Amino acid sequence: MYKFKSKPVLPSDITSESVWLARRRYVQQAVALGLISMAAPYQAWGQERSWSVEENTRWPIDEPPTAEKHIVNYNNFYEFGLGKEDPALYAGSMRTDPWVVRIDGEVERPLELDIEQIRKLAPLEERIYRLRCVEAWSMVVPWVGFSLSVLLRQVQPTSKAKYVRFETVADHASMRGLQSRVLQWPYAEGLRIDEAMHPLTMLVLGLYGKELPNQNGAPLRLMVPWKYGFKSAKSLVRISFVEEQPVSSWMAVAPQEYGFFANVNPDVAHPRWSQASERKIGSGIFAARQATLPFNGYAEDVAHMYSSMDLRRYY
Ligand SMILES: Nc1nc2c(c(=O)[nH]1)N[C@H]1C(S)=C(S)[C@@H](COP(=O)(O)O)O[C@H]1N2
Ligand SMILES: [Mo]
Repeated sequence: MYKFKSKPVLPSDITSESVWLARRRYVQQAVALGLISMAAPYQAWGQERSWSVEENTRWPIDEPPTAEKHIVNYNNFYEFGLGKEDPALYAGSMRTDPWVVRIDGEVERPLELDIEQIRKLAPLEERIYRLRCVEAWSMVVPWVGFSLSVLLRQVQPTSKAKYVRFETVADHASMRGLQSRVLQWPYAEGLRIDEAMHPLTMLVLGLYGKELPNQNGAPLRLMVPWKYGFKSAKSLVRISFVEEQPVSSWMAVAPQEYGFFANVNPDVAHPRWSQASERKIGSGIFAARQATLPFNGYAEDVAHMYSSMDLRRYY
C-alpha cells in the first residue's frame, strides 16, 4: 500500500511523540533482528501511557504522529462550541460514566452494552491514522481501539439492513453548543454496510495509549480514515442498522457542500475551497502544505468499494 513520505522531526515537535518514535524505532529494529515477534503485545512506553496495546502494522504511516498537545487542544466538537479551543475548554463537564451504547434497528438481536463490555470484545490495537478535516487540515493520530465490525457482528443484521446510522450524545446540561442552530442535534452520521464492516473502520476508545479525552469523543467514537473528519462521529450512544441511507447532520444543513460519502478526494473541491492540499497541524507556520491523497492514502484498501460510482456526483 501507499507509504507516506517521512518528514524530518523538528525540535519543536519533540514532546511526547519523541518517546513514541523511539519506541517505534526500537520495535522495528527488534523485529528486523528477530528479537521480538510483532504479534507479541508490547507495553506502550512513556510515563503517561496507561494501556498495554498491540501495535497494528497493517496500515503503516511512515511519518511521526502529531504532538498530543495539538490533538487534544485543536478540535471540532460543535456540541461544545464552534471554536477549535472550545472542546478542550468545555468538554470536561460531559459525564462519560456510566455510558451505554444501544445497537438496534434491522437486527435479530438488539443490544445495550456499556464501555467495559465493549472494551472486552477484542484486544485493543494502536493504529496510526491520519484525520483529514474537510477544512483542509490534518493530524496523524495514534488511535486505540479495534475494528467496528467486531461490535457490529454481535447483533446479526437482517437482510433489510443496508446502512448503519450513528447517533451521538446530546446533553443540554453539559453541552453549551447545543443552543446553536448550526447543526441538527443529536449529531448523526452514516455509512454503507460495506464501509462500516471494512477492517479499516475503527471504533476508538483512546489515543496515545490512554483513554480518549472528552474533547476527542470520549468514551467511544468512530474513525473512518479514508473519509473527511466529520464522518468520524464522537461520543456515540446509538448505532442502528437501517434500510435507507441516513441523513447526516452536515448533509441536512448543507447538502451541496457535504455529501453522504465524503471520501477524501483532492480532485473534488468543496464549493468554497480546494481540497488539493492540507495543512498538518503542529508542523509550524513555515511548513509547506502537503498534497492531499485520494482516499487519504488508503485507495488500495478502499477504492474498490466505489469502482462503479461517479465520485464527482457521490462526493
Ligand atoms: N459529535 C460530534 N462528532 C464530531 C464532530 C462534532 O462536531 N460532533 N466533529 C467532526 C469533525 S468536523 C472532525 S474534523 C472530527 C475531529 O476530531 P478530533 O477533534 O478528535 O480531531 O470529529 C468529528 N466528529
Ligand atoms: Mo472536520
